[in-house]
Amino acid sequence: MKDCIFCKIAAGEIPSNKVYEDETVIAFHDLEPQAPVHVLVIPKAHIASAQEITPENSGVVAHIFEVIAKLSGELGLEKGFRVINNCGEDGMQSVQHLHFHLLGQRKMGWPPFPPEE
Ligand code: DGP
Repeated sequence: MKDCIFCKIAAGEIPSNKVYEDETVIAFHDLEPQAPVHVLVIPKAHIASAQEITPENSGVVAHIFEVIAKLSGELGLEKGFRVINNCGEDGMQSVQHLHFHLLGQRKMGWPPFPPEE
């Protein structure tokens, strides 16, 4: 999709620090890492958000989780990791192309939001 930064990364039009690529999925290091390992795993095809996942396009989501399992071994995440999808305005999604954050090599906090004031 025109003007989508992750479509441009998927097409190789914008450089990225790639850790994995196949026909339908690409994974690359996040520009603003929140953990020693912070990789984004995305479908190459444009899906705007998790709200746009349908029976027709959900196969790539299953594949993304297979890629995440494989990458977890390669990136030293044997002790565990967190996968995050931010969706929409309340979910604080800033790039409107479906992506899963794979974070690891640090202990995560829970719950992931500040307590109510
Ligand atoms: P989200 O807030 O869930 O939409 O996360 C978007 C992430 O994408 C954010 O952590 C920063 C990252 N990001 C934005 N633009 C680029 C880029 O051009 N290259 C890379 N590698 N990461 C980017």
